[in-house]
Amino acid sequence: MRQAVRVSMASTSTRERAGERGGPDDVTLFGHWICPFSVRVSFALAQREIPHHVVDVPPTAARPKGFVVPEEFVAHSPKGEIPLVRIGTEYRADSLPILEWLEDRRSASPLLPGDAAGRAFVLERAAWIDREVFPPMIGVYYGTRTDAIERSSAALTDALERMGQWLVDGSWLAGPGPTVAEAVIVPVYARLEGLVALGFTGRLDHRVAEHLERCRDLPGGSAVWWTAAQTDEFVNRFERYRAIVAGSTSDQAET
Ligand SMILES: N[C@@H](CCC(=O)N[C@@H](CS)C(=O)NCC(=O)O)C(=O)O
Repeated sequence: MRQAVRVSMASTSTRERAGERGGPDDVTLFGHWICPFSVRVSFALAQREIPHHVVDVPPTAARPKGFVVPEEFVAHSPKGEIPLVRIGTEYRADSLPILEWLEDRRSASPLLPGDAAGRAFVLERAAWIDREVFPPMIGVYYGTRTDAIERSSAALTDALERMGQWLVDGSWLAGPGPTVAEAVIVPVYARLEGLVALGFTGRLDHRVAEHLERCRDLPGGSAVWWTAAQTDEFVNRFERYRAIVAGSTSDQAET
């Protein structure tokens, strides 16, 4: 996996120095590569070249035995969910609010337009992806019955096709260049091979397939794209999950 931009600590001598962990300008992401919501934030940080620290906090289901959840994360994450971001002494949870907050707090290479109407337009499209694409995507890998997986796969295909209509007139989802809408869809693209292995059978509209390639070539895309090993880990994890659910269901059926 390519690592997120990490601040070198070698030359810093005081906690107050800008960008140092715990300093006033420090940006720290508590997240994990397997979490699509965290990946949205990692994409934005890398795409915007915002130096940051990463504290790996795997989702509960993916935590290795004995993993100690950092106290700071427990204290500041309202729902115990990743991603959580700290800037200086302030914290934000929830990927969409985090993406907006990062725009307000850092001006370089914005992923939202400066005008209110343009901003609202991009955020509406980002929220649409969150609402229409994410539930069927999650339904594919958390699906345990063939019929449910097929339904999620069809719904995901349909949502991506509708999203593809936004690409009729341009290369990007919500403007002349990459925006927060790309940050929200990239984790879906980055795990697409894994989704196929777990039962996604849809064919991508050619516009969406080309958009996926464009996103992968962005600095943010290449920073978060999954390696073959990450795809395998994801697929194996959900195959094991399905086997466990199937085992407990057949036990119940026998008793
Ligand atoms: N709406 C949240 C969802 C975040 C979320 O569901 N995160 C998952 C991991 S992908 C999580 O932390 N779940 C709690 C847990 O694993 O204990 C967002 O957009 O950031």
